[in-house]
Formats: sequence, structure tokens, C-alpha cells
Amino acid sequence: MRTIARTALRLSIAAGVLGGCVAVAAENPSYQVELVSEGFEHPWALTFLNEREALVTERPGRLSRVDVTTGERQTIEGIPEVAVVNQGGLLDVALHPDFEETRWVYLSYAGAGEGGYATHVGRGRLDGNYLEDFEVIHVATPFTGGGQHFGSRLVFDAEGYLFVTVGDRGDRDRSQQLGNHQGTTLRLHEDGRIPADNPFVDREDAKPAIYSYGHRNAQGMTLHPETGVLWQHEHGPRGGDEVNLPRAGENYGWPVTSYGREYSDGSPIGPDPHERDDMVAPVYHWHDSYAPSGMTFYTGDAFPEWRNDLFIGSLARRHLTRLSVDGEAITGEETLLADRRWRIRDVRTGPDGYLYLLVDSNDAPLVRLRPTE
Ligand SMILES: [Ca+2]
Repeated sequence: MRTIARTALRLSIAAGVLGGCVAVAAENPSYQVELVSEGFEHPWALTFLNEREALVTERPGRLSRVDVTTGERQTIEGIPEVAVVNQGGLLDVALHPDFEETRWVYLSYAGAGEGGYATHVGRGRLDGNYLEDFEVIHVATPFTGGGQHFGSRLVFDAEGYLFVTVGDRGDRDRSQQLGNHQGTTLRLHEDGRIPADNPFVDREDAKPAIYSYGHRNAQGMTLHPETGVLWQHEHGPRGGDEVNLPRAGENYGWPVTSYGREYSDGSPIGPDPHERDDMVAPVYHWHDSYAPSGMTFYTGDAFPEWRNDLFIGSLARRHLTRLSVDGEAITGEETLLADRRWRIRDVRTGPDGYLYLLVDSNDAPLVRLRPTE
């Protein structure tokens, strides 16, 4: 294990232009950044299998088992064929709530079909370094061209429902149309069946898997460790990146309401003010481009000062963000690791209490923050 920097970092960097006008969070504890493993090709997600091993996905189509105590990694065979196109490829990984018993590992990925590509969700049983009996449990139709906005974060809630984010695939108007899966959050049973109490199951013009809609492209989702509430963030078009709390049947506005701007000429998207009574406003947003990916509430013991704070990676600003949370409000924002210039793709609390970060590049490290000794 190689320590990148032993110098304690005490950062209290003001967070720049904020949408939410919040205070800067309290001073951070002393931490060091430690290299866990390296040589990943555009890694996208990690999840812990046990006390010392994590599964890591790489977008070109590789799933690895990484020993975080030694940095050693082994490739898992048996994953599906993925469409490696622009933002597409092998994306998120999640474990079944009863993984110890069922051994189900869930993957999201871009898959090819007639008409283009679509976000797929499937699962296989982990046996050694093989994923056995892989089955697709949902395809977020239709298949469309373009390689962007696959969404793809996977989260099980406390009741065992599987939530899946699906981006608008570059066709913004689909986010307001319930007859397709794009621009939504989906809610599924663990085997892909549609829960009978999903909000649109009785509407003939709607896809019954849809739980919330009006989303652009959500690449972060997690549960609050105490309230169990689902938190999510999504990319805005040119600024206007949002944090939302997806709820059954609600419309989160894209592309009717947005704090973002048109790429073409910078003109505002949506009304001024940027909210409408019939659409849910974000609980927090960034005015200028932020590009959030990965999100977790810190739940470990190593940094008591950070417990239940929300950590998000910023691809565009190349740093880690810590948000203080009070109930369903963001009360503080702080920037960490700005000096690293890392595109942080995913962030998770490890079983050892350290905060693990996956960096996005073609030769990327897995690192962790641990208290300074
Ligand atoms: Ca919105």
C-alpha cells in the first residue's frame, strides 16, 4: 500500500457560486489520501463484497474483485456483452440485499439492440470469479441512437425494491413522456417484475416501471442511512445540476424547468423563476457546470465529524464535495481534493470506515481517505 500524501489536508475552501446560498461546512478532520489500487480503465462504480474486497466496474466491459488491503485484483468472468459507446458501457454494480444467501450481483450497462442502445439491468450469481446464470431483468426501452445519458445508478431500498436511474438519452422531451423509460427513476422487484403499487401501473399510456420522471441524467443515488429516504442527483445541461429526492409519481421538471442553460447560446431553459408549482424543485442545485457522479452518505466510524454528510464527485470541477444535510435540506457545502484535479466518478464508505473514491480516466486509481495517523 502506497500513501500518496502523508500531509494532513485542512481545507476550508469556499464552494464558489452556490445555488442554495448555504454556509461553508465546518472544518474538515485531518485525512490522508491513500492509493488502494491502480490501472483501471474508466472505472464507473464500486461496491463492497465483504470487509476486504470490493467489486469495481470499468466502462469498457470489465468487472473486477479488488482486495483493498493489498490492491490485488482479479477479473470476474461471465458478464454480459456491453455497448461501449461514448458514455455507455458497463456502468453500475450493486449487491442483492440478501447477497450472502443469494449471491446475486446486479449490473447496469448500455446494451445494443435494434434502433441503437438502451440502459439494461441484469444480474448473475457470483461464484468464485464467475458470474453464473446471468439474466437481464429490465431494458429501459426504446433503443435509441447516441451514446449519452444512460443514467444507470442502482439502489435497493430498505424494503428490497430496486431503483434504477435512466437518462434522457439526449432526447429531452422523452423525460416528460411516460410512454418510454427515458428520463426517469424506475422501481422494480429484485427479479425485474413491476411492483403492483408503482404510481403509473393503472395508466395505459405509461410504462409501469416508472417511479419518478422529468429527470435528465442521474449518475448518483443513495439512501439516507437514518431516514431511508432516496436521494439522487442529476446532470444539468450547462449548469443547473440538481440534488433531488425522488418520490412516487412526481415530475422533476426536465426540460420544462431547469436552472441550466442551452449549450448553443447560453439562453435559459425553462421559466423565470426556474420552478413551477406542478413540478418538484430540486432541494439543491449548482448554478455553474458541476457534473455530479457518485453519491453516498458517509456512514463509517473513521471520521465522526462526517457522519451522515453527503459526498458527491464532480466530474467538471474535478473535486469531491461534502454537503451537510439537515433533514431534507442541504445546509453546507465544502470542496475537498481540489488540488488533485481528479474526475471523481464514484464515492462509497468502506467497511473499514474509510471513504473510497474511483477516479475517471483511462489509467485511473482507486483511492481512499483515512484519518491522518
Ligand atoms: Ca429538475
